[in-house]
Amino acid sequence: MTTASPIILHHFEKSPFSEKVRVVFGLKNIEWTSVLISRIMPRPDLMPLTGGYRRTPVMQVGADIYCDTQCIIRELERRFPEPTLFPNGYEGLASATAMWTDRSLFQNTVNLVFGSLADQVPQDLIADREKLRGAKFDVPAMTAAIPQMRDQFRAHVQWIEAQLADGRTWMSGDKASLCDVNAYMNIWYVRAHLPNADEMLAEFGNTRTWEARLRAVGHGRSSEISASAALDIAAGARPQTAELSDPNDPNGRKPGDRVEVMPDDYGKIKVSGEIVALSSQHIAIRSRDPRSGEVVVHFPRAGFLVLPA
Ligand SMILES: N[C@@H](CCC(=O)N[C@@H](CS)C(=O)NCC(=O)O)C(=O)O
Repeated sequence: MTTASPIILHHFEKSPFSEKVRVVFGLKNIEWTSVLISRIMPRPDLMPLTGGYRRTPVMQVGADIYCDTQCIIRELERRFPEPTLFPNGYEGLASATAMWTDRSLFQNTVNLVFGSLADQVPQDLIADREKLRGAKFDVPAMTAAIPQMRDQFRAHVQWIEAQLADGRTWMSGDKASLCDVNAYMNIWYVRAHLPNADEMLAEFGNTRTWEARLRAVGHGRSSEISASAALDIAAGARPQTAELSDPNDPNGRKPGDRVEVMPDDYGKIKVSGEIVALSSQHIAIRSRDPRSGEVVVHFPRAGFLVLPA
């Protein structure tokens, strides 16, 4: 399937959340355009697109912008339904795994990675992540907690191992699903940063075979453009998101309402705009910037707050 505007991913190589999306590109053999962004702020050519949302990755299709991997992957599934990320009736459970893999398990792997890197963590990254979290990014405390983090990591990985114990190829059966992509992100992250990853995974033979299978999936077909070229693409496009109401919205929100949207965990920057479309799983708001023109910025609902503006 081809689309008029390219599928653009704003990401950086070492970003585990970006790796989730790159693996989905691989599983669906999608052609995409890569914009490599800095690992820390500022990102002057990206902020006009997101209305200020600052987490990585962000997907752009013309003047439609998708924030958070939940939202990005949902949109990729809509645009490229085959092969599905929800085989064997796994849509609900596979989507819900993000609340495990992206929060509890990810906090565990973040602690392990930064605690192990210890004084190799650059000062500018620490300062940036303190701003992101609104709290001290306490690397020495993470280093001190490594024994507990190892215990917890082991428990999490054992769940993956248990899911593969009957010799199945993927966590939800004979076809890869979002369960695999979500869980793999954390294994990839540990592997990418920790020289003792082999030792940490040694007892989990099925997980190691599954990890190698996921690595072999690759990242689809990509070419690269600059962040300013991506901004020009948005400026030259019109948002394509159609208006959509949700008669069951528990707060009676509707297209045209002005709201502010932000994550409920970290990077709590409010993005404001008028609602264009909403459902139980997404909200899209219209935002304007002199450099990008009008854009529609999409967010997931789980893990996000929608506040009246
Ligand atoms: N729930 C978000 C989490 C994204 C996230 O935390 N990404 C990390 C990088 S892997 C991040 O934003 N770090 C700070 C930054 O890049 O500004 C998602 O699924 O996209």
